[in-house]
Amino acid sequence: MTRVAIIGAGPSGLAQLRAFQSAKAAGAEIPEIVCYEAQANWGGLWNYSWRTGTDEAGFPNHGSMYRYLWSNGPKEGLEFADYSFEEHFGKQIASYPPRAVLFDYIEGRVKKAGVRDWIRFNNRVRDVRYDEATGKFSLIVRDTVKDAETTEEFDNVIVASGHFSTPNVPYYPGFESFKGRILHAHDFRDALEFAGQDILILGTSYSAEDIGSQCWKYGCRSVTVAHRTAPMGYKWPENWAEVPALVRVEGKTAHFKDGSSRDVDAIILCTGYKHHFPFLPDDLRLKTANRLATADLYKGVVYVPNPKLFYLGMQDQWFTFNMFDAQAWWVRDCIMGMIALPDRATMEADVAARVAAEDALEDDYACIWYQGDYTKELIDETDYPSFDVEGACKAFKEWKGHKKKDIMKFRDNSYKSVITGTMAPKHHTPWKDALDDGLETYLKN
Ligand code: FAD
Ligand code: NA7
Repeated sequence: MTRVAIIGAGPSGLAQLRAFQSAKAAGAEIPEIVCYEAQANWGGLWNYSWRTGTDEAGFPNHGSMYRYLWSNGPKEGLEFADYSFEEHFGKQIASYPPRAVLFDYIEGRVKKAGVRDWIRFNNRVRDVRYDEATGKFSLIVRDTVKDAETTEEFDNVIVASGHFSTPNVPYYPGFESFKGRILHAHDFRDALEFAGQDILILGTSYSAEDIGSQCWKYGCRSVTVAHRTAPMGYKWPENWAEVPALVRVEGKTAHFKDGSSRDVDAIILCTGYKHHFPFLPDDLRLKTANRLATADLYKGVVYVPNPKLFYLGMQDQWFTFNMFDAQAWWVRDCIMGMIALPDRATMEADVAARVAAEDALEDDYACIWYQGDYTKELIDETDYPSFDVEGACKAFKEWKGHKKKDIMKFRDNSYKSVITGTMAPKHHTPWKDALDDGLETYLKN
């Protein structure tokens, strides 16, 4: 029997489990599936960890999410086509759920599917080797509770280990003698730590915008954001400033490229993450920038140098859960022989064409449609329930408009579900006044 290993039980790995389970439920004979998950529970980044630094077993902590995190895009852009929010919660809910609410939703689908037994928790994949002679992969895995190692063979491996956990940490002169705290977004946990403080943020993407907003919401004294390329350009509150790139730090004083300076209490590096696969040898390891068209992945999932190996969710993400589903259903059909792979040259040409198409995109809106079209392309080739991808792109477009209008109020808006057609209710409390991010409070609508 074909044996398939899935590395990681976050949203991507869980999508893969649900894809195989749905084929089984429809009467198909599926391969034997083993999913290895390093953490004690499923959900990936959505499984909140208060830890920073190392985990219980001494390995780098995976968690990058923080308290009070609410979805940074509308839930109408990520809803599972086979499991709506209404099915899970028994009613339609507001559009920007906090982490605990989204965790509950992700978990609801896989509980219903009954796939928990396919996962080996506290099992960290340490090494993967491919044997040309046998055509099989060996996985060396450490059970961190039993403190014991196993080696097993598989016909296919699906890497779903995420790529927002290994921080990209730049150095600026003076960091070593800065008289305050320097941390990366990966280690940010609670905005209350910065109440009353002047904070400096480096970076201009999601983490910079949201961690700055959290600190503002929970009472920091001021937010200064230094940009390397261009400012975010939103209409920020009065105690928020965007300044040119950081040049150096002296004591508590940060000096910027235009000659200006400010005293700050803490520096938060919202400088992105690295694709990092310490468990993969050179011949199997994906090396790509964080972009929509990843290097070396045919159809965004098949590793061209060894097409028995697959990667899920390795793109930069506008679409998330529904794109992981589209990928997982496609990979399932590829492994089960329903989709045939072309020769290497054709796969390479596919990758090159995707890269060129992305390079030609003019703005964020075009990027959203590009990833929407990609998601639709994969869905059209499997039995994943089709949904109105265009409608999801439109929700993203509205979302961007709402952010431009008022960055501290965009989460107070509602959108229409592309799965059930229902309009989300307006949330009971404006985001800036809602200090409790618990599930019960959020669902009180
Ligand atoms: P992950 O969620 O990272 O899961 C990977 C899993 O693999 C983890 O459980 C990990 O323990 C496991 N793993 C890793 N290495 C090994 C190993 N060697 N052996 C065994 N198991 C291993 N997306 C949204 O849609 N909306 C949001 O609001 C949003 N906010 C975000 C906020 C932050 C701070 C971050 C960092 C990301 C956010 N995202 C958001 C994007 C996020 O990437 C996806 O939502 C999603 O979590 C990606 O799922 P994944 O399964 O690919 O990766
Ligand atoms: P991103 O989206 O990869 O953005 C990284 C940011 O960091 C980006 O603005 C970069 O600026 C900036 N950056 C990178 N290196 C540096 C250095 N050396 N100095 C200054 N600025 C730098 O990461 P995020 O963490 O925001 O988002 C990742 C995920 O987490 C995302 O999916 C969210 O949902 C949550 P640049 O524009 O390149 O100059």
